[in-house]
Amino acid sequence: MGRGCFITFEGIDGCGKSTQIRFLTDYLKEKGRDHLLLREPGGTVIGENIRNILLDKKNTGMIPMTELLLFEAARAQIVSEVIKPAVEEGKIVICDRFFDSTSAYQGYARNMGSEVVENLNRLATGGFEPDITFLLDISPEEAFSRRVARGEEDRIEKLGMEFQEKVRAGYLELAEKSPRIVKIDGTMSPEDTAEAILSHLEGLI
Ligand code: Z5A
Repeated sequence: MGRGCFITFEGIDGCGKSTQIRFLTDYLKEKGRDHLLLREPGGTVIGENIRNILLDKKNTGMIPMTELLLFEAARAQIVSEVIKPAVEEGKIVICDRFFDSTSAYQGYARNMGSEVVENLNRLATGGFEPDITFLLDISPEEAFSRRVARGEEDRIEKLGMEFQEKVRAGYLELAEKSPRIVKIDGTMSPEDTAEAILSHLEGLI
């Protein structure tokens, strides 16, 4: 069997990634296509443990460098243990967030520098990249009203509107630079958004 395909979803908190991933996996199930759904940080036993540390509201003392290295540690594990072998086996792998999140959140919004983050991303993945990345773009205000409707926030979500604005600007800059990243208007209805995403996947899945 030939190489599979690696698809990632990105955007600010509450942009609708989980919703769109559900649409896509339903579509793949209907077509009988072998696929694997993962999330970052997480997706492995070690990665899920790292996720708990990263999102725990009690960890108020975590310095930005610790945060960055924990995200990269979880990533090194999931790429080597799960993503790369699955894609090489011919599977379609869908991941809720990947290294563009680190570029946008830690590189841009936390101001840790895009070059440092890009180098760490490369180190953690060994150069392995998604075939296509969907950036669901919505304003922090719209995302906030969706999140309020949903309830409690985690450690990173608690950082506020200004932080989300910086994350969004980071993502938009990344999308300008990389043809791999497809920007999708996340304010459309869930159904229209799903249709727009599928139209970019023709020939890939
Ligand atoms: N993070 C980082 O800083 N660096 C990194 O390298 C990585 C991650 C990998 C992970 O949290 C956190 O880690 C995240 C970034 C940081 N920051 N935070 N917080 P997570 O994975 O638990 O959470 P998330 O990624 O932010 O996802 P989310 O908050 O669950 O949101 P979502 O998946 O994008 O959205 P959703 O659940 O599909 O939709 C949100 C709500 O809006 C929901 O009620 C939907 O029914 C509704 N919705 C969805 N689509 C629509 C449309 N089209 N119209 C109207 N309403 C909609």
